[in-house]
Amino acid sequence: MPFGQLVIGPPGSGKSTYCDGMQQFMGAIGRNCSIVNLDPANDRTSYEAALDIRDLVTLDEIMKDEELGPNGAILYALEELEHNMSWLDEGLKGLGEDQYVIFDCPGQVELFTHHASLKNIFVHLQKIGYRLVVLHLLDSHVLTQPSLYISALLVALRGMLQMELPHLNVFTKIDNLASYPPLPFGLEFYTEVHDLTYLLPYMEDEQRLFPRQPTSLPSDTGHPDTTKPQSKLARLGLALAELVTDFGLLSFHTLAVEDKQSMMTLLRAIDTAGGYIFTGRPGDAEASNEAAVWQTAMREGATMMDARDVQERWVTRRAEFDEIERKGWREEAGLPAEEEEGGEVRNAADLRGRGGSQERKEEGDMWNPSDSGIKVVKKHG
Ligand SMILES: Nc1nc2c(ncn2[C@@H]2O[C@H](COP(=O)(O)OP(=O)(O)OP(=O)(O)O)[C@@H](O)[C@H]2O)c(=O)[nH]1
Ligand SMILES: [Mg+2]
Repeated sequence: MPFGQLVIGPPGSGKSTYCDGMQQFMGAIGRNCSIVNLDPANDRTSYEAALDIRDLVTLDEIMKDEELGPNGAILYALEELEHNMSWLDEGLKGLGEDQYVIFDCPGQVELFTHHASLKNIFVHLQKIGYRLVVLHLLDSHVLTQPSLYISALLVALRGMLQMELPHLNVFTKIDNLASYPPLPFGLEFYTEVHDLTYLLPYMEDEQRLFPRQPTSLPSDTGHPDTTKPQSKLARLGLALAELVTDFGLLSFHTLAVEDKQSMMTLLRAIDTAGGYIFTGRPGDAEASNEAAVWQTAMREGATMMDARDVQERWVTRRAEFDEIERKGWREEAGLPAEEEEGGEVRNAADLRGRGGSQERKEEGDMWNPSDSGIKVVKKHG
């Protein structure tokens, strides 16, 4: 039975980078994995797609022939695919029975909130036997403002209701957290979607960017007086927050795509949601051996990170953890410790460029493709 991940999320949320990173990660644990690009606007991807919608339709053609703009052309392209499912079916068959497939989807919000094509494609994939999990990626930058956060909650909830599939919401680029102004609450508040009325004073603050208005301050108990939001923005935010929490469906995972622990934690959640059990590849002793290592790691749960661990890793004790990682990379690359003083070694790519690269690739370890554009680990930042 083929399994797959459907990677959706707004433009720039990290979908293609995730697909690339997850494929590398799965390669490292001996799991066969292919990426299918369903985004006709993905001009250049750092992964090699096993199947690419751009072989079926191109945006340029559609824009010219149908006289559409880029956004309309993406919707049209998905409709075109919906009417040519045999192309997808044949391509997927060619990948083999035991392939795990990651689908890189377009980022237009309409496609996972109300336009029917993407959903119809997902339903079709289920019909031909795929066990799917939707992964909805949202840039963790949305945590920096209550209005952005509430909008992200709405989009995530709408996506869940539209797709009706096992579904995980993920805040991506969590390694960027330390570069944002400090958040008023711990990360867990945002990932578990705790009592959102606590955001009220911060919603009022957002309004202060505009001509100042009277605000309702938290009551003596420290809990905001939600009966009196003053600004229109805060009133709207509060109403939406109540709506979202009434559904009680939302929670979020986190991801820093270069961080193995983060990927491992997420993959475990995806496997659980999709009912996937990895047993290695028949007749491939090496892969089965790696599968056993993976399963042991999963069972022990030693490397699983919850929101508090993530906050500690990427915010509270980031410098300390970066230092430990840097030492590890140095040891792997067989470099003497004193080079550190010169500040020459800044990140994994630096070390890998000094002979670590090939070794790590052969081990099937994750590495940062030089053209991925990711600058995740800034050791001396
Ligand atoms: N710091 C950091 N940057 C990331 C991470 N994941 C992705 N990025 C960066 O985010 C930017 C957008 O990533 P993409 O993978 O192109 O995003 P996308 O969702 O595929 O974008 P569209 O195809 O335009 O919808 C790139 O510059 C990535 O390098 C991450 O975990 N950490
Ligand atoms: Mg992309």
